Amino acid sequence: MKNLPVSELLNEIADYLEFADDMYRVRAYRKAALVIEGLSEDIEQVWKEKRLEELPGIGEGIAKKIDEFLRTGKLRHLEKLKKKTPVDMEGLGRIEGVGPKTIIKLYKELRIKTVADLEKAAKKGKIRNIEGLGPIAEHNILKSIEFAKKTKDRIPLGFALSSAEEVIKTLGTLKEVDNAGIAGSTRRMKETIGDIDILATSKAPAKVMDFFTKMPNVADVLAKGETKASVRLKEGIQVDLRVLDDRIFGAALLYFTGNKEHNIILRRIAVEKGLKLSEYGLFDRKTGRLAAGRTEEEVYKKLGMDYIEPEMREDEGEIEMAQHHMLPKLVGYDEIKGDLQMHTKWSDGSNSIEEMALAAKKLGHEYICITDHTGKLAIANALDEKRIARQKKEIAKVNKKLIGIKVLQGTEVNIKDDGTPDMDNKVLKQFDIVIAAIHSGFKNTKEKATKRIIKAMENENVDIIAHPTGRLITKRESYEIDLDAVFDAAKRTGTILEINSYPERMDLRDFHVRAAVKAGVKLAINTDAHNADQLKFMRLGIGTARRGWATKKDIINTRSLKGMMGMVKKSKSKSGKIFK
Ligand code: DGT
Ligand code: CA
Ligand code: CA
Ligand code: ZN
Repeated sequence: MKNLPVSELLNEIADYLEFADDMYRVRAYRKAALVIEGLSEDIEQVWKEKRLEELPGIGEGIAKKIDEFLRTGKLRHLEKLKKKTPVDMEGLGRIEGVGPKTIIKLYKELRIKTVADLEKAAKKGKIRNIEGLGPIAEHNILKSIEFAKKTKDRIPLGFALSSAEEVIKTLGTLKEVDNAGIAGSTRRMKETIGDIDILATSKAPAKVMDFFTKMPNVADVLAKGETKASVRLKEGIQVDLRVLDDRIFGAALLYFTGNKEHNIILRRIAVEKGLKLSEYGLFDRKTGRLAAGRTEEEVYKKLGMDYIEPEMREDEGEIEMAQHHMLPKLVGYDEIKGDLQMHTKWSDGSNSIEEMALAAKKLGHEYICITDHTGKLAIANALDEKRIARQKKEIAKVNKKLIGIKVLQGTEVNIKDDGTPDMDNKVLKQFDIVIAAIHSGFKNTKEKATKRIIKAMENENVDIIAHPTGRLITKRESYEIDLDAVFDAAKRTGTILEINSYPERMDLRDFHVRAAVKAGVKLAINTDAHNADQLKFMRLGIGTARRGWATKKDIINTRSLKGMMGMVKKSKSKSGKIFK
């Protein structure tokens, strides 16, 4: 799916046009970007079938640009705009709170062209004097420059994983490739990826090298040897490929999956056993004979331990547990029975309730919960009481029509500044599931943010807290929050915390999940899908849950509908108190 890159491209053009003060075009490009982002079809399919101009908001000019981008991975128009613009829009735009309008002001008043200029000016206290910014904005700009430095060049797992799978699929079409698999941080399902590592087995490595470096999606070849090559894909991510022999595929997979610390300990254990472990296999030190190598299972076994799932290989105590046969049985990728957060056309999603239900059924779900925004969150087309009642009728109709999937009516309600939900309790009561979330006030103090969430959990109708820390990978750090206090309150009030699978969110994070599981908090893995295709994000959340050592019983939506609803409602009333 190229929908996101295409929509980002159009927004980028709009940013430059804004600098050029071409507001008519800015609006056109922004509108087109929004249409494509929300499109449930694959834009490449639409393009192949020459239907681009049939999409709302897409005329001949924009269609031509999309065509060039999908054909070549580049866009000359954008390159030209970049050359003409004196400032680094891309770099500056990555700083949170700095949009095109601010960039223009910064340039006009302080001649700021780069992030380095901005940092200098902020440190000198010059930003606070610009109209509309002030000292708090200046402080936040400095903080987000630090953050951007840290996350630069890492890509959210959701995007890297699709690219990696695309490469595997392409390699699979070459008959000389016997086996191919993903390694590295992508296989460990880490939330962001530096580069993609792929291993393949073949008797004809030279052919594989040629094929790999000439794949249609390759933008640059960075290195090419006899059995190793690195390329940069058109979407910007680097892929390393190594070709090796079938007999040592397991040992190589183990080595290149990592992480490095996990590998180092395994090597030490091998030495203690008179063995030697490397990417080429596990060998007997005395005889030099290969003791294991074809599969990872075989290597772990020879090292005297149980097989360790890739998501756990982070040197977090997993090796000792494997030696003592005490590893938890992680929640499986096929164990989720339903999805409890998604949006439809009723608020800011782009598919109907029925379309979401059909797509979920195809994925094997037994139930879904529609959680369109309610309350006063104006930006997201939130539902009022009247529309909630109408939606209930539509859900009933869909339930009557479809078999094999049950649709629940829920809501994602905003948590107000004072910690109360942005909707009357008498309305909230009518939903099957109420999800509450923070969408504002990201600069609250830790104390205030923590109190606010706990207050929301104490509401008798709030069942789940969505994306509890509010972070956006590469865009926004979490608001400060005392998670231990939140976990305590979750248990006390019987509130469930969400693992949000949306690629930019992935919230709770892996180490939060681990702490929540330890604390005995119940979790739900949801996609927060805004179109039917995004229901596939579920595996990203499952990966995060597995990285947090969560088991089936920790996750409420591994249960059947009745069991799941029982957990939601029973745990809420079991807290013994009804809060007002
Ligand atoms: P990334 O790409 O930054 O998201 O993280 P990884 O874990 O994919 O790291 P990468 O691509 O540098 O290397 C892939 C794996 O190869 C890594 O997890 C472990 C293994 N590896 C790489 N360099 C070394 C090394 O110097 N020593 C050892 N023991 N293993 C290494
Ligand atoms: Ca890597
Ligand atoms: Ca690598
Ligand atoms: Zn939300």
